[in-house]
Amino acid sequence: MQINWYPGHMAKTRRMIKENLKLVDVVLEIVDARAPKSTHIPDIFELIGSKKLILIMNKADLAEEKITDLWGIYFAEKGLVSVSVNSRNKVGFKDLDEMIHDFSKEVKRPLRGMVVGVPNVGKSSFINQIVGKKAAKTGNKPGITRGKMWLKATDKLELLDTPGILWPKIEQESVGLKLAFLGCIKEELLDVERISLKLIEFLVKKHPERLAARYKIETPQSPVAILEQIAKSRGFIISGGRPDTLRAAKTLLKEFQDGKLGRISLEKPAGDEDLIIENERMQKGDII
Ligand SMILES: Nc1nc2c(ncn2[C@@H]2O[C@H](COP(=O)(O)OP(=O)(O)OP(=O)(O)O)[C@@H](O)[C@H]2O)c(=O)[nH]1
Ligand SMILES: [Mg+2]
Repeated sequence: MQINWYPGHMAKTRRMIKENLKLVDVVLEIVDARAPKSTHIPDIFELIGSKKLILIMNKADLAEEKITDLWGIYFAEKGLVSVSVNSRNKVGFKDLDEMIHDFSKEVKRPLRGMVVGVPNVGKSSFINQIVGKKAAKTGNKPGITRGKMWLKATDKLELLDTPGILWPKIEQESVGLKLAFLGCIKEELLDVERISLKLIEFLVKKHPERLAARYKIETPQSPVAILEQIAKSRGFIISGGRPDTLRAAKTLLKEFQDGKLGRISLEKPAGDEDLIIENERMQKGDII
């Protein structure tokens, strides 16, 4: 099936980011703290040139704290300034305030920051926390923000919200899977059942007890059997008494994304050993 994987609006957003760079003093790149590398825009420096960058590891409340700390060290070693925040409950913003304060000393007018990142990582929620009200539209699916939007945070800070961007080709399957697990890719573009089976594989390996407790699963079982069990334990049955595995797959992904299975990081700075994924190269035009 041919999928319109790289829709025109993403290319348009990249152009818009480039055009607006001259207006801003700093770029704030939002990543998901559960997979800071896989949700990081790979060619960010090509996109933003020599502009200053602050990396914001958002949704830190859903990631494993120790691993997020390791990421902070990893980025510092690479010369990247990073902070971890929770934009749902305004945690971690003090460090950021200080950073922004330092930056703002260098400019006479209010400091202008552009907020960029892949879809659904919490760019608009982050801005709303700084602005102190629900100024930018948010939602738990990718593609909520449609165009650019300037928001006045304080007398000293103005922020530009931008729509989420992805890149035309995701080379590594593990990166594509993590983006899918975290809700960064539109559900309509995904083989949801296949993605959920991969997530089950990961959870069986790393957090079997959480899977068992939440969905009343007796392990060991194959991922397919577990998905069927999830459907049964939730009463998702289709005609003929068969388990509705598509509905179970959607439910599992949603609950994972919302942190219902607890705090779970998907990658560590040391490598991708957390994910049991054969690293086959993806085919052109193929999505996950
Ligand atoms: N638990 C938790 N949820 C968050 C956090 N930040 C954002 N969310 C949730 O993540 C979802 C996506 O948030 P948005 O702010 O719309 O994300 P976005 O990056 O602006 O998304 P697009 O505009 O679609 O690219 C929403 O359901 C938010 O409530 C956070 O720090 N912790
Ligand atoms: Mg948004």
